[in-house]
Amino acid sequence: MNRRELNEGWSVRAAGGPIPEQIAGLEITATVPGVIHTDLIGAGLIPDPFVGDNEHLLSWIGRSRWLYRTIFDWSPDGRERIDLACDGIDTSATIRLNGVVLGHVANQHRRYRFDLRGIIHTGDNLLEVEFDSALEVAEAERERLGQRPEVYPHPFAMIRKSACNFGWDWGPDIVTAGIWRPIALESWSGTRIDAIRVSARADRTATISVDLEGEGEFTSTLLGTTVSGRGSVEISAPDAELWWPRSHGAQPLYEVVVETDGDRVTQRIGFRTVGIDNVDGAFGVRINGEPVYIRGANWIPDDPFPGNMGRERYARRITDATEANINLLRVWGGGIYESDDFYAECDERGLLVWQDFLFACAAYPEEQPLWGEVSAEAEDAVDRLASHPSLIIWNGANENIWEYVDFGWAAELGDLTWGEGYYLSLLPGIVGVLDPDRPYVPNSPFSWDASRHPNDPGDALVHIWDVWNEVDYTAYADYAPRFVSEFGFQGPPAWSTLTRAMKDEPLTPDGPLLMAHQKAKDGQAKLLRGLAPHLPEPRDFDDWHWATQLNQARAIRFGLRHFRSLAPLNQGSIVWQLNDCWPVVSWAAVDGDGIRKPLWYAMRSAYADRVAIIAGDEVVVVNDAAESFETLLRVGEDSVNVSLPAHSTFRVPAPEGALVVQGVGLEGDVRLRGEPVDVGLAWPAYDAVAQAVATGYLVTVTATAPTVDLCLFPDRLDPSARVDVGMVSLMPGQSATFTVLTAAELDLDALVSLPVLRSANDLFR
Ligand code: BMA
Repeated sequence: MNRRELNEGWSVRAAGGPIPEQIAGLEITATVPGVIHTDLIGAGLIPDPFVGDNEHLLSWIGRSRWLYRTIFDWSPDGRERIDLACDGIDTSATIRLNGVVLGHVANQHRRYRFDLRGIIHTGDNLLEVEFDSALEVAEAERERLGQRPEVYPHPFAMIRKSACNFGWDWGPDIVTAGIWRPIALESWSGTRIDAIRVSARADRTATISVDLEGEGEFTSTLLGTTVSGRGSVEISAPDAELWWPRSHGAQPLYEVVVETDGDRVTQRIGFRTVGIDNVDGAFGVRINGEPVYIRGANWIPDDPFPGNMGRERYARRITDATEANINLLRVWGGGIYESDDFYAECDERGLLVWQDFLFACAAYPEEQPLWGEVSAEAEDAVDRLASHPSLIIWNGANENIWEYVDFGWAAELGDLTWGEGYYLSLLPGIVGVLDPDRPYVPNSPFSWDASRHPNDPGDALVHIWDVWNEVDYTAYADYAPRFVSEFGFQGPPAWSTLTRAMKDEPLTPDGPLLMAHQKAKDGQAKLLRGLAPHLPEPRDFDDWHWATQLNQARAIRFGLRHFRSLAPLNQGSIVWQLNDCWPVVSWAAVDGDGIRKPLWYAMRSAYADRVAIIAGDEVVVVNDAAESFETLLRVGEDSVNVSLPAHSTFRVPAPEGALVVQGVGLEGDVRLRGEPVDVGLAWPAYDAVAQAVATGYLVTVTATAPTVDLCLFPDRLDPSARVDVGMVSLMPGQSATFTVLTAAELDLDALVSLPVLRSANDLFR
């Protein structure tokens, strides 16, 4: 097989719709893979959609039709067959070669292949991809099939396209169109390898399933053993080392080579067995038979324009996860099946992946052609991803069964379909046939026991959203959840991100441009309501920014510590959400410019391998490292020797009242006499000095009074500056050093002053 990418010589022009006069008739250079927005930005025809209120000014793009075309030269290479292989078309389009329609496509989440024999010719060939407005296609489908419940205005459930592309409570309404993944000519003879699915297990056996186009057989080679056949073959590899999540061991990867008379494909695999304990309401991940406490985060598409992603960007964002001690990312169902780079990075780094099928927060019609599209898309996703050892579970959808029950869908739907057939029949059927060794759960949240509420915290998966929406975050402590697959709390993005994109004058929490980047219902009011029981009312915008970021971090830290203290009853949590895709006030730990918010530092500490948690009348010491652990634990005035095997917990009584728990090699905990707003915090509380070093600056802070949740914000002085620690609490006499990485020259005084160096204490100044 020979593959030739067709990424050269593309242009695009508007083909209809509400096109502004200055753009109508223009033919501009297009980038493939890419989408129309980045082409228009590249041509200087539109401003940055993520700045100010531009998102709304640009909504015409999603209501327009676009024609992409390129001319490529071709001559036969002696192979019998020639195909056009499309890895991703976004979304509804007609594809033509030399004026002949190859097909009409309607699903962003599928790969397509067209036989070009008799249509392609020697010399120049004209390839055209003409896009409909996905929004208008979805609206027409809604007309035809009937309105169904969904959480946002656009009918995103009526078309197989990333749901959040139509706007979400953290994301812009930016309806894209374009050839979003590679497109290529593939010529071949004999037998083509269409898909390889490898299940390699802890007993060192592997099942290699290969789908072929053509009459031949395949051979597959793994660790020196070669087996041939059609369909599936078994290989054993007694010398293989096991693949582990990063919290448990190493990630040895091996290559499987599959060959036919005309094709050859290499796949990287790892040997591990996945299981989910589900006895008595548990949701416990087991890898190679060992329980794995999940320290997770939810992942959304990192950029509304996927062409901006790439291996390096994925690697950076995944480092944000691994450095926060995260061992699992959940790829959420309103986004996309991520690119191969994402899963390859996770394989290499031992980051577990939970993959949702792409359904979120809506009733989805089960009529044709959608049923057929979902079936084709799910088979395609399983074919592409099944060999990745990091991928440990498929999930049918985000919140749809829960919303059916709690939002009164039944009455609204009448006899309309809503997606149940996908989650309970189609998808588990596909996984059962194509990927039988990998667990499947119908929805998140979900209860194994069908007679229980789908969001029952005592059975399997729960999403905790009454905190943030309705009640104070201390209510996390009222839960004894088996597994929290979503919970989150909002905070603004970094100062430099906010002020780059939201230039209200003056800056206020309800400024119109800031509000254009706050998509949550009553978001700004919920931020203040969530703050009031804990921290003083902000006196100005700087304080608002710091206090709400701080409260976000404290809320999630409180929740994570509580859930972890319940192990092994609780088997994990997945914070909503790791990342952002643009500058926005959101639940994210890392903002749209890639800056780590205070929440990120709080998560890293609550997710540390070894933590001591003050939980009511107990101190719970958790050792979730792969090695045993001994330390002298200081509980207030007392000391106790603790010795913990790998992956175990240990409990000692906690005295009442204010308490500091510390030990060498673990993340400690501090309990004040009460909430800061009630008991007050000393100010001033520390001495700080800054010093220039080769790579930037060191800022050393020494407490003179108990200092709570110190953070340093060097992005205030240089947007590209980064800092290594945050959310540090110090007792009098203790010091902490912040290392600032920057190439810029920063003012030493500014580095040790408000608003760059902050603590909860200064809110009481
Ligand atoms: C959960 C998620 C998302 C949403 C988040 C915050 O329901 O599944 O739909 O962004 O809550 O509201």
